[in-house]
Amino acid sequence: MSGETVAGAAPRAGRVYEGRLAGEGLRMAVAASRFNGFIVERLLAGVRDGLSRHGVAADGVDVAWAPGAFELPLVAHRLASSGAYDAVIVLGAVIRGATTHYELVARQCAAGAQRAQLDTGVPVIFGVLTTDTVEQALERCAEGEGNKGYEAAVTALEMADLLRKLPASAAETAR
Ligand code: INI
Repeated sequence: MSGETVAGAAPRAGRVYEGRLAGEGLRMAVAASRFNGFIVERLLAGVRDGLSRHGVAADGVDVAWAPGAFELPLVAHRLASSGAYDAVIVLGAVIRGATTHYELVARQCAAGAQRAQLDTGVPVIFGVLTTDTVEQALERCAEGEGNKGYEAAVTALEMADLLRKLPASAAETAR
């Protein structure tokens, strides 16, 4: 009967899937916004640092510049659906102003990025800062630890590897 174990033997455990931070041979795309570009450039530097430290070649990282965070999901969706990349990272900075524009842009950007990855099956990593002030944004894109671009790069590596390992069909889980 299936599920029975030999007396005394421990039951066989199910699979555990985990992504490793191994970038050799990976192709990554970045969708970056020019709005608040002085911040986004620093996030991009963090992404490049994070990817290269984990073995991604410099020419394995392509960058597409969009006008603002609102446009990032469409760009990310195109990059992800191209089949050319193992993961896509979106980078932007949405800084609260006096109007509700901030809420709309930030929400749509996040929702669109999520939709892009669910539609395409390619990880789309959300590296968009949403802050009250420029100072807060600058803190999150400073060189070194805490740079959100670096964090996005590490997340992209983990997700790219995890997605490679996860089964795409029931046949792949047959023992
Ligand atoms: N775009 C941003 O990337 N960050 C912002 O802080 C921002 N604010 O605050 O307005 C912003 N607006 C532009 C928006 O992303 C679109 O480019 C624009 O609305 C045209 O669609």
